[in-house]
Amino acid sequence: SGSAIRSAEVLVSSPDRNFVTLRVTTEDGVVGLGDATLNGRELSVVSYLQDHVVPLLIGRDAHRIEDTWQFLYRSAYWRRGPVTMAAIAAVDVALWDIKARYAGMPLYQLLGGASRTGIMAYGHASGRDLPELFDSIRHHQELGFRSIRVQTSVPGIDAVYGVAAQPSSGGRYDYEPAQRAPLPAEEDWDTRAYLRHIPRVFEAVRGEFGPELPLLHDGHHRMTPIQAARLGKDLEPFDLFWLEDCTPAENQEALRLVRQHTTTPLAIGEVFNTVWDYQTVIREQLIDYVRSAVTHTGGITALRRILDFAAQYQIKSGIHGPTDISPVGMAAALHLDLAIHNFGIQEYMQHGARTDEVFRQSFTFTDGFLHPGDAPGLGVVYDDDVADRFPYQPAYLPFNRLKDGTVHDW
Ligand code: GCO
Ligand code: MG
Repeated sequence: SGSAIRSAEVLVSSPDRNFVTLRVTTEDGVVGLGDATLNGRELSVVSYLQDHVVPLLIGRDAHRIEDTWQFLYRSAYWRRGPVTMAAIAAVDVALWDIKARYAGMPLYQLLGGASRTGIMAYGHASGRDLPELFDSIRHHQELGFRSIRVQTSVPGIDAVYGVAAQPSSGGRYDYEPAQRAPLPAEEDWDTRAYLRHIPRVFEAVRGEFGPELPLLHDGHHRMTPIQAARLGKDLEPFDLFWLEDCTPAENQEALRLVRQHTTTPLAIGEVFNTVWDYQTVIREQLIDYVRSAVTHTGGITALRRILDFAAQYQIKSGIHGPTDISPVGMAAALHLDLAIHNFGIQEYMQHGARTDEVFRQSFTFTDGFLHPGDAPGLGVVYDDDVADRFPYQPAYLPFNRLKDGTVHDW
C-alpha cells in the first residue's frame, strides 16, 4: 500500500556512454531514480541489482531508507567493493528521491537546507601542448568556470590520461574516460618524464593566467609516494587548489610520506567505496578533500556520513563528477554539496547532448556555480523512449604499460 515499493527497474542506456539507472516506483506511483554506473564494469552492477537486490525490494516501505541501506549492506554478508556499493548507492539515492517527492521538496531541503548560494565547479582543461592547453583554459573560462583542472601530454609519452586525443571544439576533454571497444586500450607511461614536465606546465599556466585562478591536477594513481612528494613540493610555488590521486591509496599510510614533504593540498578517494577506505587518511589528516562520488560509495546515506567524519578533521568535499557519473548521480552530489557545511568544490565535466535528452535535469550552471534547482526530489526525469534508442556497448577504461611492458596504474 502507499509507499510500498511496487517495482524496481534496472535501465541501461548508452547515449554518449554507458549508464545504469535504477528506477523505483511505489504503490502510489511515486518514482525515484538512482545511478548505478560503474565505468567499464556496468553489467556487473546490472546483475547485482537485477538478480540479487530487486527481488528483496518489492513490498518494502520506500520510506525506510536507513533500514534498507543497513539491510542491503549486512544481509549480503559479503561487503564493501565497487559493485556492491554502487548497487546500494542506486537504491539509496532512489529512496531519497522518493522521500523528497512525497515531501514536495528538493532533496537538499531534507539534508538540512542550503548552506550556500551556489556550488563552485571545476572543469577539465587539457591540451597536447601549451597553446592547446591555454586555448582550453580560456574556453572553460568563457563557459564560466572559475576553477580549472589542468592535464597535458608529456614529451615522450604517446597517449596519456586526461588529454583529448584530438581536441574537438575548444579542446574539450572529450574522449570519455572509457572507450567503446571490445578490449581496453593500452596507453604508455614514464613517471620521470612526467615529473620533469608538469612543474614547467604550471609555471607557464601561472605566467599566462596569473596567481588567482584555482588550478587542480590529477596524478591519477601513477606515482610512488616519494615521486608524489617530489611533485607536490615542485608544485608549491604554483599554489594548486589540489593534487589529486597522487599515489595509489589502498595503503592509506603512503600519504604520511607525501604529507611530510609538501603543503600542496591533496585529494583522494574517487576509487574508494566505503568509509573504511578513508579511516586513516581522514583521522591523520593526510588529505584535504574527499573525492568520492555518491554513486560509488553507497549513496547519500553513506557519503554524508563520510563527509561528517571528514568535517571533524577540517577536510572538505571534492565530489567526483566525470561524465561516467550520470546526471542522476550528479544531481545527488549537488543536493549534498548544497546542504553540507564542509563543502570544497564540485567536479563538473559536462555531459553530451544525447545524455541530456535521456536524463532531463533541473540543475543550473551559472557564472561558475552549480545549483541543483528546486524541483521536488533529485529533479531528474528519465526518458525511456530516448534511452531505448541507445543500447549498451562494451567500453573499457584504458590501462598503461611502461616502456619495458610492465602494467602500470592509469
Ligand atoms: C576524475 C577521474 C576520471 C576517471 C573516470 C574513471 O578525476 O574525473 O579521475 O577521469 O578516470 O571517472 O571512470
Ligand atoms: Mg581523478
